[in-house]
Amino acid sequence: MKCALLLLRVPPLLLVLLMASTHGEGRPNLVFLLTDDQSTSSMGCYGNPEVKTPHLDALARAGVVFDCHYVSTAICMASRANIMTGKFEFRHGCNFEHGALHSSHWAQSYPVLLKEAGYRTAIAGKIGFEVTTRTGKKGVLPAGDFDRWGAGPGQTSYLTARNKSMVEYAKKFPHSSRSYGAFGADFIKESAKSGQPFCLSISFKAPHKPATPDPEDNKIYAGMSFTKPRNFGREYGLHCAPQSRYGRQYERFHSWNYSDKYDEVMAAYYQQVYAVDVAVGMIRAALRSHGVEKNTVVIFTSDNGFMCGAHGYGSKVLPYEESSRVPLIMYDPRHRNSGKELRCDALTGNVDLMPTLLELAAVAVPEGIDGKSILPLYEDAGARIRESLPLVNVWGPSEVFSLSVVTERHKYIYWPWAGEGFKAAEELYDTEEDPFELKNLLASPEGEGPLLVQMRVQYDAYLNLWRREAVDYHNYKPLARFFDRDLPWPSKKEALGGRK
Ligand SMILES: [Ca+2]
Repeated sequence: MKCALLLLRVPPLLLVLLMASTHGEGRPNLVFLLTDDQSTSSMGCYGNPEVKTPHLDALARAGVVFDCHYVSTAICMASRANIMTGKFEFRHGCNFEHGALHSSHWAQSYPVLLKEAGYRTAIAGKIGFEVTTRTGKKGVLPAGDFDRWGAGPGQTSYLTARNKSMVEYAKKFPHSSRSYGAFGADFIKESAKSGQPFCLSISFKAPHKPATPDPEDNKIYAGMSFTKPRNFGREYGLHCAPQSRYGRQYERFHSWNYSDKYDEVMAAYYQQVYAVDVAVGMIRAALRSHGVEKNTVVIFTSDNGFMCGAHGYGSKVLPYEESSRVPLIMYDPRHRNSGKELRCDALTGNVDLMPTLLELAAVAVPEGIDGKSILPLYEDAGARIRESLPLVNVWGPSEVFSLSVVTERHKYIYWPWAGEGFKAAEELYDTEEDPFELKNLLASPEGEGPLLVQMRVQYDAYLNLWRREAVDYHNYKPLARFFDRDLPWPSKKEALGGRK
């Protein structure tokens, strides 16, 4: 609304000049690439010399790499809803075990708003949630809200032939990752002819479990061994709150073979990322060959990270860096800062991508969202758009529910569970000095200084937002009491509504 009002006050000629200077040839095309469960450590451009991600690294060199980008919820369904709506989980109310995305939120999502503004839209892959007009777990896929649809229900399949909307690509690209590259290339070709601006969203299934690399790439990491991170293994998780060990992330350190077959497991993981990288190359090649490269903004990110054995955990969900901090690359070929290999260490969140896409398209950003456009950071990597971001987990066993706050430099984690021999727990990290989160500053009494007070103040501010703005369904409103640091355990337990 603010954007629209601002534009109305600007004389038309000046507006044209402004648009020309800030938006190049008018409204840009948008390509939004999302992977599933991809850690920053799986990419060359994030400092891993042992992996091969040439196309992603080229995209990183062309654009700006964001080094402090977090997902506000580190699990597929909620994170995807965060990204599309620009809202925190308690405000959109969509996650596994809670329910589908309500249509009122979907109506304000970036794909719908861009289509309404005249964009040609397409999505392929794992959209990750359904939309419903009522509260509840089941909904429908919003296939009719896109000009081209290559997405599917649930987790989708690595076998292209099993993805109903993608079968036409199955013969040439039997593994789904490259099929999405081909889908993207086709959509770019059609859109370039149409003359309409377009928004292509690709949601890769890779590198989500079950590990199913494309056999096409079997030679890439054959026989290789990989360096383990400094916080790898159970011995580096002893300081983590006991609550963190009650989810399936704990047993997966062993059952997913990080503990005994690290090289093989990581080779399969990186091989899956490699096929995504190939598909990114296919999409960028199509942008060039159809003459739209110079007016197409490309964004690449992941819906959550992956622990890969850090602190002795597998999977995601936990508030630690490997799970909640994810890659983010943006490339705007029209901008003078492109091609300078810039990196930005300002704090950004997955909720910030929706207003970014809308602002790029000069579409008014709706009120009542939590995200903030990252465009000021592309303009000036030294700028800042937010002081902090909440990290939410209300999925899995209640013991593992946590609410955290990250700033550019620190992370505060609160674990409310205090049943059966537990005490509510807090963790505080200096993620700049200690990026592997090896030292909980609260382990010694000196840690309980002004920093803890400051972080608790930010935590309480997000809890107040939760109380005020949470949806009044899917049990989000009562959960604000569960995360209230001042309430006694029986009242917190009551807020869980009888769930374990
Ligand atoms: Ca995921």
